[in-house]
Amino acid sequence: MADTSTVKMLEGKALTIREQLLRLCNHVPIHIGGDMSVCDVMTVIWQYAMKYDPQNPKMEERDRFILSKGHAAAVTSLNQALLGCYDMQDIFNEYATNYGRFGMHSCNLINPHVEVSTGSLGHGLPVAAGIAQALKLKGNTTSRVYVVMGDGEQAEGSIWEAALSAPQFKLGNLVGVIDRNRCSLMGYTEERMPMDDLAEKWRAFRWNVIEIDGHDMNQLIDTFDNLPDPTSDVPTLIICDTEKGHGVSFMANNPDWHMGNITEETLNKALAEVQDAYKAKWGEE
Ligand SMILES: Cc1ncc(C[n+]2csc(CCOP(=O)(O)OP(=O)(O)O)c2C)c(N)n1
Repeated sequence: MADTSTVKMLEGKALTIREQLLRLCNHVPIHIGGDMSVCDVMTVIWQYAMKYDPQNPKMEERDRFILSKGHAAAVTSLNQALLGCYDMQDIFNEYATNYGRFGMHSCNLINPHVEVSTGSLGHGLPVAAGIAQALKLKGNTTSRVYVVMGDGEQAEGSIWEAALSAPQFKLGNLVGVIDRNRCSLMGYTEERMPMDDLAEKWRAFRWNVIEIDGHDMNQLIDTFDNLPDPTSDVPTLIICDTEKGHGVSFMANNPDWHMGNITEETLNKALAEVQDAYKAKWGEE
């Protein structure tokens, strides 16, 4: 069980990132729905679990992070800013400009804190598996490779080739996360391309599968605290049950808010909703 001060500290950081996401969404169009759903697990990865030095992004002993659902670049960049990789304001100044380090999809040619450029769905896991195998071959026994995927993304065939091979190569240093928000770009996953029981599918591919509430900080911390050792033989998949657009009533579970821009007036309403929800949660404790 995670201690209450750590839970509160990470919830506070997740609130800051949600607020910044909404402000950024007022500034430029971003993939707000999938940023809000994956926000809590991304906060735990970046602000708690990852071994990463913002001053030395190529440190050999670092954990690697690959955003396979590459359109969630905003929540990644904001997390990195909170960790000290850049100033928060840099993101607002440079996002989606021709000269900037930040965009709808992250690019490692212009941003040293991006391990792998992504955006074309289905590539993150195969690349992550390759990196995990390379780390093992180099004798690295402490680093993990985290890869965050979408549930709509599970329709890409390349994911399943990598899923099949990772247990064969005993990649216990590989940790997959699925943001199971049940929405894709054009509608609900179960209507567009049913995923049914994703846990059963991944278990059949011989992964260590963990299912949690992806908005419950306690469960998230507990899961990352108790990951198998990187030297173990079986890759882990964490399926996070989440809600697209989580925290804002008109965005929640609404595929229309896959991507978008909000007005100043809507921003203020959305901020109030998000802040009130955290106040209510903390007031109950
Ligand atoms: C290969 C490829 N096909 C299509 C797209 C267009 N696309 C961008 S996001 C998206 C939906 C992804 O859904 P999901 O993985 O569930 O992401 P989330 O709902 O969490 O944002 C699609 C189809 C793409 N980026 N790459």
